[in-house]
Order: sequence, then C-alpha cells, then structure tokens
Amino acid sequence: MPISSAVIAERQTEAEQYVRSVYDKVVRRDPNEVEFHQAVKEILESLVPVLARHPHYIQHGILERLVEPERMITFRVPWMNDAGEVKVNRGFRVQFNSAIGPYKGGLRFHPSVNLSIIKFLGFEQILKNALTGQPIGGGKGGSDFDPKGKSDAEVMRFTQSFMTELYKYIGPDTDVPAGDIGVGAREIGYMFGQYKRIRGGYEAGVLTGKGIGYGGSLARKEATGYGCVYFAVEMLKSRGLSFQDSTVVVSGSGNVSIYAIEKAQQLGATVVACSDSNGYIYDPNGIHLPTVKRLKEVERKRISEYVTEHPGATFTEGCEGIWSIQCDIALPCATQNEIDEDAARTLVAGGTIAVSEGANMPSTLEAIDVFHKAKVLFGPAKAANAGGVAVSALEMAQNNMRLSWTFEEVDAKLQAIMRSIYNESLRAAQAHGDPDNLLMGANIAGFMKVADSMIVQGVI
Ligand code: NDP
Ligand code: 2IT
Repeated sequence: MPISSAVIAERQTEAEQYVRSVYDKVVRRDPNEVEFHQAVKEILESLVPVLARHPHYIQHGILERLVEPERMITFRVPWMNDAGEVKVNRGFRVQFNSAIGPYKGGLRFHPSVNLSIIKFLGFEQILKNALTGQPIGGGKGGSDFDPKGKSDAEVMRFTQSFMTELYKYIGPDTDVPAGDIGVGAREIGYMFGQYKRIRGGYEAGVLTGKGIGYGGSLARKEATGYGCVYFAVEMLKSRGLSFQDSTVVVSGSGNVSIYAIEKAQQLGATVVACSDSNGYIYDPNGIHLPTVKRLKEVERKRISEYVTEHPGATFTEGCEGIWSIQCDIALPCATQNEIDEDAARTLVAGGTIAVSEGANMPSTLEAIDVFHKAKVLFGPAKAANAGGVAVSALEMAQNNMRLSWTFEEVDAKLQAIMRSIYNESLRAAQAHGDPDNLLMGANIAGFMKVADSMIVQGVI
C-alpha cells in the first residue's frame, strides 16, 4: 500500500530529529574533534531520506553504533634519531566497523595527525569500502611523525617501532593497513619487514601497497589517481563531455596527484598546475610529469624546484591560490579542507564543470554546497577516491590465491569498479529524489550495505 504524504512528512521529521540527536551526542562526547564532526555531519544529514523511507534503521540504532568505533588504539612510538636523541610520537589505529569484512584503511604519517583526523578518515572509510563492493570493513591509523627531512634510517627506525606495537592488533583477517599521506612504498616495506620478523611467518595479506616483488599488486600505486579520473570520466559522460582538450588543475604532487595527472594526460587533458604543502606550480604548456615524478617520488624534493628545469613555469608560495587558476576540471588530491567556500566560488566563476575528489574530504561542507548549487559535476571523495582501497582489496585477493594478475587485468577491474560505484551512487541519488547529488547517493548506497549487514549480525 502506498504511504500517505502525511506519513512521509512525519517520518522525515523523525529522521531529521534522530540524525540531529546522534550528531549532537557525537559533538558533546568529543567536543574537540572538529574534522570528525564534519565527516559525521556530511554523512548523517544525507541519510535522512533513506532513514525516512526505512525507519527500521532507526529502530536498530544503526547510526549510534556507526559513529562509535568498535575499537580505538593509541600508543607510544619511541625511536632514536641519527643524532642519538630519543623522540616520542603518538601512534593510532581506529578499528571503526567490521560489519562487511576485516578493518581496512591506510596509515597517515603527518605532524597534523590526531584522533579527530584518524576518526574522520576511518568513518569515511566504512562507506567508501562498502561502495567498492569488496568485503572490507573500515579503519584508519597513523602517527604525528613527520617523515619530511628524515633520513631513510630514521624512517626505518620509526616505522619498526610503530609496527612493534601495531602488529598486535592487525592481521590478514582482522585489520589490513595500507598507505596514505606520508606512507608510501618505503614505509610499507619497512613495516612489512618488521611484522614478518615479529610474527615469524609470511602473511602477505597483512598490508597492502606492498612492492611488486614481495606480494604487491600491479596498478595499486596508480589506482587512486587513475580511479579518481575514471570516476570523473563517468560524470563527464553524463553531459556528453570528456577529458579530451580540457584544462585540469590537480592539487598535491604525491601518490594520488601524480597518477591523476598521468591518467588525465593520457586522456588528452592539459594539466596546468599541481602543488605541495609549500605552494603550487603553474605550467601553461602542461606539467612535465617525468620531472614531477623524479622530484617527488625519487629525490623527495620540493615542487618549487620544478621551475628551475622548466623556465616557462611559475611557482607561487601558499596552497590556496591554486584554485584561482582557470580550469575545466579540478582534482583536489592533497588533503582535507583544501577547497573552502571562497575557493569553490572562484572555481565556479572560472567555469569549472567538474570536481572529482582524490583526497579525503578536500572540500568543506560550504564548498560542496556551492558546487551543488552551481550544478558542477561533483564526485565525492568516498566514491571518487575509492579506487585505491578497491585495488588494495584486489591485492588481498591475489595474496590469498598466491597469484598475480597483470597490470591490464587489475586496471580493467579498477575501471569496472569505478563505473559501478558511479552507477550505484547515481541510482541511489535518483531513488531518493536528488538525482544530481552523488554525495548523497554515495552515502546512501554505502550506508545500506553496511547497515543491512549490521542488522542481521545482531546488536554487537
Ligand atoms: P602523499 O603523501 O603521497 O602526498 C600528499 C600530497 O599532498 C603532497 O604533495 C603533500 O605535500 C600534499 N599535502 C599533504 N598535506 C598537506 C597539507 N596539510 N597542506 C598542503 N598540502 C599537503 O599522500 P597521498 O597522495 O597518498 O594522499 C593524498 C590524499 O589522498 C590524502 O587526502 C589521502 O587521504 C587521500 N587518499 C589516498 C589514497 C592512497 O591510496 N594513497 C587513497 C584514497 C585517498 P608535501 O610533499 O609538501 O608534504
Ligand atoms: O583513504 C584511503 O582509501 C586510503 N588511504 C587507501 C586505503 C587502503 O587500504 O588501500
């Protein structure tokens, strides 16, 4: 029997009240966790339509359970620098939700890392991982250690100390970390070595993002950046558009940025700018990617050095200005809250037609609102950057089967996964009355998979 409009209105009010009460409680309990509040607000508010339509999610207390991590671990990480001084950092692992699989999510090493940042990342990861269609739960970890300016030996001693504590809580069937900001192939290698040494066995599936020679997956390194572009391709297709002959701005110059630039260039775009935490480079002729790769992946230098080799390019100090460069497509791939309301308005005024988020939560809530109102194609992080963790899950699968797929096989699976994430997000957005809102669609599609699994597993 169709539900009357009075009942729908009543349920909508109930759902709004429920969401507000859960959000208020989160803020009351941990008043200082502003990044976590932001992620919770974004997700919970977009779930109102699905809670109104399916009130049993409210009866099962799904949101109260979802916002509370299953387990949070913080620990001391003592290590010695090259000068023989003792340093102490803080380690974190937040095991957020294991309804659909072992906890899965990266480790971030950056001086800004605190519990709020790890919780926001872990919370996002729950729905992101569900969207990939792979059996992986949500988690995140890291440390306030700053790898910048440290020697290889210091990074090794730090990561060994970090793993000496973390190993107790992870394993191929319990929790599988990977990289994130400041954690790449080098750090994963040291951590894998230490884990193997302590455990006394070769558990390849305990970490992903491993080197190709010892259990890594081809195309994992490229997966987040490529996936972010594949997601944008789907969005653009819906308006008969493509990357061909477009102008693209990519923030950051790390793992995600480099491979977003590579794929955008392969698809015929001119990428005119990228950045690091000191500032951004603008090269109207198009960024010369081999230089960026060498500077950032091999030499670990600043992006400002690019202009000494490419005199046609300019370097500007500070990160915010990058969004004032005119572009058709913006790919924020550096860090959270790098696009605020003003930056979003500037992009819209400059004619940007699509934004695909390679980083986690790079746009503030106000910026997202600006994009939606201006009908900019907006690919939300948990959908657009899910390619990385999706290929991590493929790495786990290959480790379990003790075989390796070719680059082309993994890339084809990645493309299929990104298409499917786009289609599922679009379908959910359409079904809940806001067809252009892929953020709402992604949240609802991911949420329903997790919530349905939580319900059948009982109150745990
Ligand atoms: P990297 O450490 O490889 O690169 C990070 C890049 O962003 C660097 O250019 C760095 O500059 C810049 N950056 C970092 N922090 C800041 C800051 N506070 N202000 C300005 N610039 C900053 O990390 P990734 O490329 O792996 O990660 C980038 C983003 O993508 C993050 O949001 C991460 O969570 C997200 N992500 C990563 C995935 C992965 O598979 N690696 C998967 C999904 C999302 P500098 O060199 O100066 O530090
Ligand atoms: O934010 C993310 O999805 C990641 N950093 C990748 C996580 C993973 O487990 O590959």
